[in-house]
Amino acid sequence: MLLTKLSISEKLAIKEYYDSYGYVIIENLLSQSKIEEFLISYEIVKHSSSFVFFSQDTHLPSRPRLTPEGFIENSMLNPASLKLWKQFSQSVEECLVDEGITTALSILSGVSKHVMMQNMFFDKSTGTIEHQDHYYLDSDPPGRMIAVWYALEDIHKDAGCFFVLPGSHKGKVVQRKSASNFSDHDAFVKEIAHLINEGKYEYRSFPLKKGDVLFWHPYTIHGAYNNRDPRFSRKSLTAHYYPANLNPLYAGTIPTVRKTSNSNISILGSERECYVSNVMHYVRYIANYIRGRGPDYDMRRNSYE
Ligand SMILES: O=C(O)CCC(=O)C(=O)O
Ligand SMILES: [Fe+2]
Repeated sequence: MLLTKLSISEKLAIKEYYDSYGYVIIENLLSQSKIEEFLISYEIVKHSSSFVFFSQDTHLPSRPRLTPEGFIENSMLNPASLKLWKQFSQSVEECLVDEGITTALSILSGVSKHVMMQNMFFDKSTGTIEHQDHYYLDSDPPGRMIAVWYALEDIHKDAGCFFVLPGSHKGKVVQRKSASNFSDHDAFVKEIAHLINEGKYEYRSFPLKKGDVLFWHPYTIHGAYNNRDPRFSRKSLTAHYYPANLNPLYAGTIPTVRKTSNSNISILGSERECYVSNVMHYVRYIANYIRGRGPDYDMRRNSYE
């Protein structure tokens, strides 16, 4: 399959492609040296016995569990906020506030300043269910958030690639019933499966090259395949940004933001809130261990098969 990749200089084509298909790939956008910095700091936390992170796929505080090949099994939610692990969280942040990213975001949104709402890191593919990000988070007014997927290595086709369903952003959008919880998550997963059947969308998957970056719309249906060959990881970051002149959807009050080394990007959550949430991962990890408590909801394909 031929993948259309654009270069950052092709401004008009980038915007047109994104508007038509609900996603666009910009090649070689993320600085290779920032990726190297990240990979060095990742090796340290991966082997640390005291490292606890919030797992994005199971929605539980977790310690690194490695595959025999040495890849972390779970994906991380908000690695850039793990302030107790300074070198690691800083190296994540530097990737996510890269100048190239701000240039691309402003081509797509038409404004120069953005706020990052959340971020994730994947080592082994966790196999993510088909979904629209809008159900979880978006801008207010909705539809203006931009989601971004960063390839941190050359991704093998059997690594459990990220995929999108081109054009699905122009179809129906599924809302969650309550702003404060995800109690209708199972119904959401079923409704998305129904939309895919009805719309007969194509699945387009992405064995991208290290440094390639993919942008997608909050209504675009997307997910990731299960790993098909344990020798291959798919080291990648994702992050979600909204134009700074808007607000985040579902947030009761206007949240605090922190500055970054790029004056065009700030991040939701103050420094202090990051430290508190990082400490809380440890508290919850221990409490869950004692109570045997399970997740609120689950993003893994395996859990729905
Ligand atoms: O990379 C993945 O498996 C899923 C990422 C995703 O859905 C997101 O960042 O919104
Ligand atoms: Fe998503």
